[in-house]
Amino acid sequence: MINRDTVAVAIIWIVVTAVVEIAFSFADIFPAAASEEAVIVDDAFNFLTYIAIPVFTFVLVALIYSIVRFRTRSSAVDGAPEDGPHVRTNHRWVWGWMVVTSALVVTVIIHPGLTGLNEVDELAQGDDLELVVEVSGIQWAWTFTYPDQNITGSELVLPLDAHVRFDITAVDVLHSFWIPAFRTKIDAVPGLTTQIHANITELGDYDDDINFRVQCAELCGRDHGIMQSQVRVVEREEFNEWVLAQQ
Ligand SMILES: [Cu+2]
Repeated sequence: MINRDTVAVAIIWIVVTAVVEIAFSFADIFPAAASEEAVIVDDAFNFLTYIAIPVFTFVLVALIYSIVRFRTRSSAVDGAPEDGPHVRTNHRWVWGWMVVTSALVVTVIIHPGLTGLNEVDELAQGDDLELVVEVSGIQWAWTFTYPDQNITGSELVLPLDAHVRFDITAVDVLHSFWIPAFRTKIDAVPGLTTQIHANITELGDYDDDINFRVQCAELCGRDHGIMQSQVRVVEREEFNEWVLAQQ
């Protein structure tokens, strides 16, 4: 059953997979990760990419090998090439493949999602909450209210190393609150308050890195794409000064 072509495909597959896995391990594909939540999300993404690469390379190698190795050599002048032998369904393979892949999906692929969500949840429930920011989305802008500091404006300034909770709602239609540098995102729904947390770990601002912005992530009309606000993560001292200056 194992012929030369199968062995050749297997060897090429292993080599190509190793090359792509190594290349991916060196590739810097993520934007700045500025919160503990972001690291959890990136870890899950990394893990899933590592196990997806062999699948991708297998399809690619088997396809290209077949195209090159089994292409017909007769030209149109010699007459139309004949069909190859009819391939019948191998029920044992089909069922085996379904059982194996289903088991892998359930036990492996779902794992980082479940455990990661749990970790993000634990971070949210930590008793170190320091700052609450109320966020309101309207076509096509965000408004930020700091209830404890008595500040309302269109600028989102956050202190470094703080656990922040965002209480999010919308005035008119569905929007979605997303800060790419923090990764997590949640819908902004009229008449409802949704919550999302960030445990901030890195300084940054929009002028240096566009991932420090609030971006609407739910199609909400004409200017949805530019429904964004600049985010600035500053040292605690600078944050306190900013609060005083706003009041
Ligand atoms: Cu939008």
